[in-house]
Amino acid sequence: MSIEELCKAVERGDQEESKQIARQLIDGGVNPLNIISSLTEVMESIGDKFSRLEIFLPEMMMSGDAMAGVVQMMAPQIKAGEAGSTKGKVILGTVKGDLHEIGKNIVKLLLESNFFEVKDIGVDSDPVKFVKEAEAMGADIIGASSLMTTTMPHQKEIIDILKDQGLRDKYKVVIGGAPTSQEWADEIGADLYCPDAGSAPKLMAELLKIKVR
Ligand code: B12
Repeated sequence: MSIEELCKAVERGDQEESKQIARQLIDGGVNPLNIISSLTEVMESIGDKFSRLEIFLPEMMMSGDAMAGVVQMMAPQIKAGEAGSTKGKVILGTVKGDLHEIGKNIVKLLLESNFFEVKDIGVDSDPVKFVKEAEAMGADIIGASSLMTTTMPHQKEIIDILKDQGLRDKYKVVIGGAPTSQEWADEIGADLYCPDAGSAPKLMAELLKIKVR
């Protein structure tokens, strides 16, 4: 079984087969992060096919579910690490109007496996909620995911609310999600843009000036 076969199974939206192949790959020593990165490419191509009307919502949904199933199956492998003290506290969510959660969930897994404490506030989260939850947690970082050009402005709203409430210097704001970019982060004044979940623990630790294993 190969990663290519896994990609095809996810593209077909075959949840059971996807999980089975992924299990075999993991047992054979393949790094879960390589699997995630290949499947992220598959999702990009699924999205492109969806925008060209070559596939429709049910197919995109099935592929999304297949990838989510694989990530869930691999979670214990990714999380396996010795216990350590918290490197930083993170409020993590997907912004208002946006229900995409696969990327956010991967970010959560990788942060937790690198000794960050994460409170996941879920999808469709109001900007005010990000700030309230950060205050309640005593968070160091607010992480906001957006997968749609139409919901990206809500990342900016979080920063605007922090400024309005005189809290901007209290938190580092980190953004991510396929349509976001360094340019967008600069434009809205975010502290960090992460292109993928793999880089997030290291970049976020650097942001807090903490060394990650
Ligand atoms: C799967 C999927 C769905 C699934 C979501 C399932 C789920 N439970 O999440 C379903 C079928 C439900 C769905 C619905 C819709 N979708 Co959709 N979807 C996708 C698809 C194909 C893949 C997204 C994904 O999971 N990728 C895999 C993950 C791993 O990648 P990622 O999210 O980018 O995350 C990585 C990094 O970006 C980063 N990251 C992400 N967030 C964060 C946050 C922080 C803090 C950090 C540090 C890092 C980080 O780390 C992750 C891992 O490396 C994308 C295509 C694409 N190019 O992304 C379209 C896409 C996002 N969807 C799109 C659309 C249009 C929709 C719908 C409006 C369709 C409809 N007509 O109903 C609805 C919207 C629903 C809503 N209100 O949100 C468009 C958005 C276009 C736009 N406006 O920008 C896209 C781009 C497809 C397209 N090309 O047309 N979708």
